[in-house]
Amino acid sequence: MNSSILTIQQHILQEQQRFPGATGEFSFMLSGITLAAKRIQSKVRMAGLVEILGSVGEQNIQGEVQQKLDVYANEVLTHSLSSREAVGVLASEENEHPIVVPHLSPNAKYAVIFDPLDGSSNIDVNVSVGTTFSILRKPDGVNFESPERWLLQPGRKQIAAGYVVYGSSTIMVYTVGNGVHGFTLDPSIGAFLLSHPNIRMPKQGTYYSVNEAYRDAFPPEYNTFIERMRRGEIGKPYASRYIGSMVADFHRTLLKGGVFMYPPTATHPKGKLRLLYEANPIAMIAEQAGGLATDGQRRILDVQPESIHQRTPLIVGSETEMKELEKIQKDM
Ligand code: AHM
Ligand code: MG
Repeated sequence: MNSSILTIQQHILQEQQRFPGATGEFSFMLSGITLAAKRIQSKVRMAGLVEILGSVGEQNIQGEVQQKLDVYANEVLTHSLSSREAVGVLASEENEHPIVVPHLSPNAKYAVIFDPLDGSSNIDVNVSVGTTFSILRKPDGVNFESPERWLLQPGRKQIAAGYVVYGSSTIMVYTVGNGVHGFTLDPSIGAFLLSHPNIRMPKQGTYYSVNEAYRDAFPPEYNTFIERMRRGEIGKPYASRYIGSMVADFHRTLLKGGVFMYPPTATHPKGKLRLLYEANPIAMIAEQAGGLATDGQRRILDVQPESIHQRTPLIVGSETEMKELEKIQKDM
């Protein structure tokens, strides 16, 4: 047996030992996310079979109404995290309002914000989708009557963040502010095993990732930036990659370098992605891995949110590309 095999639970416990006096509730809370991720991935793997299985009767015998996968993912995460006493407030892309966790545990000190199934329109065509999450500590003096105040904190206050990609394999990537680590699900034993310790984003990559169909509406600096990458003025001429699932596009950018962008467009003049549960966790992971993330003007992690579902432009990637964009902006 390989003695270096480490499960995500063991890794979380090791991380926790860095905090003297830690009670274990933080690791128990994170295990709520890993459990939910396993349940979501198993359902994602069944997508496409639902109709043929349903037609032979299983669904009717159970009396179950088939849910959309993003609704299912939302329920699984909400259920899993609600039973963790450390969690006081939950917020999700799928819910307009935050949920105050019903047990009202006086010890609850964390808020968890998530996008249960990002890129869900890709499900029907067998393309990768993902889950993102962000964890914030309850600010001093705030109670259950004002759940928004648990949530409306700048991203630099996140104490943990991560994502899961349901791709050719299922991988969970997380940080507690001490580097970035990736764990691949071994489906034969149902455990996430450390496969990508201490991920560092390359200083420069060879891909840019953006929906180029919207170029006419991008502010001009983004088109200059894309042109410079295409023409080989920053390094070798770049190639493009765009999946249309932020988590999958970012995961490639994290491992291979380069840049992922969702700038303002005609239909989404403030950007399409959501600050609290999409841009913030991705930005924390990027910075922890040596990359950078901005909204085109400011560091994402410094943006003071005003509402839970607020949108933001997102530009995230390797140091070289991000500095180049900054330079173009200064020169304009
Ligand atoms: P969703 O939360 O409705 O799934 O939308 C978010 C997704 C991101 O995963 C992806 O980066 C983006 O929308 C793609 O948008 P577009 O099709 O406009 O390029
Ligand atoms: Mg989303």
